[in-house]
Amino acid sequence: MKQLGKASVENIKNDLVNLAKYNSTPENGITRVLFYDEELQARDFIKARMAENGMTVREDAAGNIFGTIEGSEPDAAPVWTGSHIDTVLNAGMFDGTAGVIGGMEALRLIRESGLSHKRNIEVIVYTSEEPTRFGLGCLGSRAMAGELTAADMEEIKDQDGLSFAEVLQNLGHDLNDLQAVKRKKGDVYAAVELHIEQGAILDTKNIGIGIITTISAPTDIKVSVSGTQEHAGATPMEVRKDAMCAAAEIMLGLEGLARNAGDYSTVATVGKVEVFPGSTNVIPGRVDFSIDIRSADMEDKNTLVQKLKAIVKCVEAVRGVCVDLEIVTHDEPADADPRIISLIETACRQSGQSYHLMVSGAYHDSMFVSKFAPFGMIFVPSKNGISHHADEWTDFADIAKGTDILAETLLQLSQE
Ligand code: HGY
Ligand code: MN
Ligand code: MN
Repeated sequence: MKQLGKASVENIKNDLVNLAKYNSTPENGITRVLFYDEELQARDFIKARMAENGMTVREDAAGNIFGTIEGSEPDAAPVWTGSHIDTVLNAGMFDGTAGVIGGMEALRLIRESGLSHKRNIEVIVYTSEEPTRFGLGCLGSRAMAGELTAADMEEIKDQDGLSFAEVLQNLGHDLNDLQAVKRKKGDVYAAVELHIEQGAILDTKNIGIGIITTISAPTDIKVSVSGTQEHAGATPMEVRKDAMCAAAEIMLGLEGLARNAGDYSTVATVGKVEVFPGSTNVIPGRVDFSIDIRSADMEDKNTLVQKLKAIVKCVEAVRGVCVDLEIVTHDEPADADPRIISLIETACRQSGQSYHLMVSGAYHDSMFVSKFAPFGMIFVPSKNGISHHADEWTDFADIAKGTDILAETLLQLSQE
């Protein structure tokens, strides 16, 4: 009797270790910035591995890569899995890649099982899940959801002033084909993404699988504080308009709002600060910094943003500085599909796998896929919850267990 085989830990380990070689910071973690050489080489490596695994391979005008195994009704809406291979700076080797490599292995298991399935099943490498190069995450899945137009692509630029559109065109993509990137409800039957947890819940509880109920969504804000650049020694304290102190007050106000927010999932981070002119003996005239707010509760996030604006107004009035807030994105949290959640639960129970229903603090491409398809997410444990760090670690055997659950879920959905 035909049945699904078990995921190969060896395959998963080899692919992840080989993928990790495409890295621009071998001295400190893994860095693969969208469409830089290392990421382009990594894309070629994945495409080759997809082809070796019997998949047809294609890339759309936004750079999303698709590896497909055909079903008996290839025109039926397909079932999707996949994640990303681009990284934050000095990252670990599992964020995103576990879902791409695990997805490829799941499709191999399904194809080699000989079990029939109606729908095509596709494993996708979504373009630029991380905001590393263009300051905005999920570019490929955002474009699929129709929330990143050609005009938006012209507007978002990297640190060298190159727009996302220019970079795509330099790679031979035609932005006139962006219409084909977009998906509407019904175009995709279901999507299930495998990902590392990036937090410590599963590891602490010694549970093998996380099943996501909701993906917390980001609100990214660019803040620019303008004060008066003056001499650090000759300027009395009472006349200063110190942009750095004003920025610090806003940052600590933000932290207080997040610590006292209504929903536990509401968090806030300042990850990037630029001080001008940046001399030790000059009172900063300008400070630019990033704000990254997350929440699974949109109302709670809206409340926090309103209160933040009130703090900014107060700091402007008291310190005589001027603060510009640019809301880069204000995304909605995404709820996983209850039916897909129960399919994953059933797969866990049938294989005797412990599991835990949970919110994802990190965002993922599934957040945008949810705008046109029902989705589910499967988490595997992160050692000590470390992620976005060179020490990020997930056991290959844990990824294999997650892959087994993923393969079972994808097969079920593709047979409906
Ligand atoms: O930041 C995130 O949540 C994701 O890793 N891009
Ligand atoms: Mn990440
Ligand atoms: Mn990720």
